[in-house]
Amino acid sequence: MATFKDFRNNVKPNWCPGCGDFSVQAAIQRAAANVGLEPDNLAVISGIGCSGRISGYIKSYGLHGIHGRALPIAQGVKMANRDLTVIASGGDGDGFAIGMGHTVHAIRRNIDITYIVMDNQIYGLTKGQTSPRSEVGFKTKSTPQGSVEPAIGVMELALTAGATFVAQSFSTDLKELTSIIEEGIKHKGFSLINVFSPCVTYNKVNTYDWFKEHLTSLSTIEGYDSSNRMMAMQTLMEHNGLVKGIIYQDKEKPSYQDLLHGYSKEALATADLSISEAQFNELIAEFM
Ligand SMILES: Cc1ncc(C[n+]2csc(CCOP(=O)(O)OP(=O)(O)O)c2C)c(N)n1
Ligand code: SF4
Repeated sequence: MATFKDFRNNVKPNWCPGCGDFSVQAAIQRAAANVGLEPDNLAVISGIGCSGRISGYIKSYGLHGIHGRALPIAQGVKMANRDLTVIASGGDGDGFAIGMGHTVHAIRRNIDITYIVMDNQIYGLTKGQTSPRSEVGFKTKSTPQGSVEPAIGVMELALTAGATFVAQSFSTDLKELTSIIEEGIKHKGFSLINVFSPCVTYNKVNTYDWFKEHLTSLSTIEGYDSSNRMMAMQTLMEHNGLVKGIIYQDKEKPSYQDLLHGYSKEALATADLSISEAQFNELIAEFM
C-alpha cells in the first residue's frame, strides 16, 4: 500500500519559502495515500499560477494546463477514464476569475472530481494584482488606490449553484486539510475545497496571522449541521465566508456519471462503440 512518500517526485517546488501551497501539496499526498490510492490511480490537473505548478510536484498522472482551464481538462480526463481519481487544482484567479464559468458549471454538473483552490486573494505568479477574492480597499499595483469591487463569496455561490460538497480550510492546518481532502475524494460528486493559502511575497494583508485571527472553525459552532444547506448559507453570511471545515455535503444527490446513459461499466461492456469510416467522415464533415 502506498504511503504519502510514494506520491513524491524528485521535482523541487520553486514556490517562495513560506508559501501556503507547500502544505496543500503535502495534504494532497497524504490524503491520496490515506484513501488507499496508488500514484497510477490519481490524476492531478492544474491551471496556471504559482499554485498551478502543483501538478508537477506530485507523483501521479498530471497535466499543467492553461489559465482557467483546469476544470474542463479534469472533467475530460474523468470522463475518459472512470477508474482514475481526478483532482483539479489552481489559484483563486484561475478558478474564480478567468475560470469562473467552468467552476459554476462543474459544480452544477456534479461531476465526480475534487477541486482544490489555493486561495491567496491575489494573483501571485504575475507579481501581485487584485483578484476577485481580494477585499474592498485592497491595494496592489493593479488597484493602487484600493479595490472598489467586493470580493466574491465563492462558498455561497457554490451552494446556490447546487454544490454537493463545499469545504474550506487553512493551509497550516495540515491534519484538518488532509481529512477534508480525503472526504472530498470519497464524495461521489463534485467537491469544492477552498484553501486559504497565504502568498507571503505579495499579500501583506491576508497573512497567516490574519487568517488565524479571522477564521472560525465550524467545529466550534454548537449544533452545526453540514447536511443543512440553509444553515450553511446563514453561517457563511454571518461570518463573511471566513469559516473552515466541511460547510455542506449532500450524500444523496447522484453524480453526473451516475445519471449519464451508457457511462456505467455494465452499459459500456455491452455497448457497440465501433464506427464505420463513412460515419466518421460524415461526422467530421459537419465541422468543416
Ligand atoms: C489566458 C491567460 N490570461 C492571463 C494569464 C496571465 N496569468 C497567469 S497566472 C495569472 C493569475 C495567477 O493568480 P492565481 O490564479 O490566483 O494563482 P497564484 O499565482 O496566486 O497561485 C494570470 C492572470 C495567462 N497565463 N493566460
Ligand atoms: S509569489 Fe506568492 S503564491 Fe507565488 S510562490 Fe511566492 S508566496 Fe507563493
